[in-house]
Amino acid sequence: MQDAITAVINSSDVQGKYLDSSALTKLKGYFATGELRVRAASTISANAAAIVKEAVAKSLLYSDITRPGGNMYTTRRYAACIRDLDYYLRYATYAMLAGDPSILDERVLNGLKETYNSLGVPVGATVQAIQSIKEVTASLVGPDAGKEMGVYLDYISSGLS
Ligand SMILES: CCC1=C(C)/C(=C/C2=NC(=C\c3[nH]c(/C=C4\NC(=O)[C@H](C)[C@H]4CC)c(C)c3CCC(=O)O)/C(CCC(=O)O)=C2C)NC1=O
Repeated sequence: MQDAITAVINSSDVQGKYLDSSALTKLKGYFATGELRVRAASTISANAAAIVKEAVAKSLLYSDITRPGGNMYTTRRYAACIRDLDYYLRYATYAMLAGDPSILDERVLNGLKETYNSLGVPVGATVQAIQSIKEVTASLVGPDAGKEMGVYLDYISSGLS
């Protein structure tokens, strides 16, 4: 896993240089938003279950997906779906704290699409639920932190699509 600091240092190191001004600007931006990121992570962790619940209510409940024949039908599959959404929120929060998406590639997206396809888990509906998580989270943490979380929730959405 990488973070905003190691990303900038690694790319300078590859070139055998000190940090140039664009690298320094990136770092400044990251440090300036540190407090915001930590506060958002704390709010999200205190409300994670409620965020997922509300996002599911907005996007998936009362649709064909939760009825017989739908992929969320049966308690086992419903619970698997909620668990997946919990993963997405938690890993997006890690990535937001790190300021870097690499943890998502390594621990979430690696092989996920293939798994979903082989189990018949609908990707479109999953992306909709992730987009609802994005909205619910933004309404809770405010627009700036919400935008930052959005970067990583979108990253998961595009990785799945
Ligand atoms: C931390 C990284 C990680 C991820 C991301 C992960 C995802 C993941 N989701 C799975 C299943 C599943 N995922 C879903 C999810 C859904 N079905 C829907 O209709 C909804 C749209 C959607 C929820 C938004 C369902 C229903 C299953 C069970 C499918 C089945 O067994 O038939 C499976 C297959 C194994 C299992 O059932 O546990 C994996 C590996 N596992 C991991 O370790």
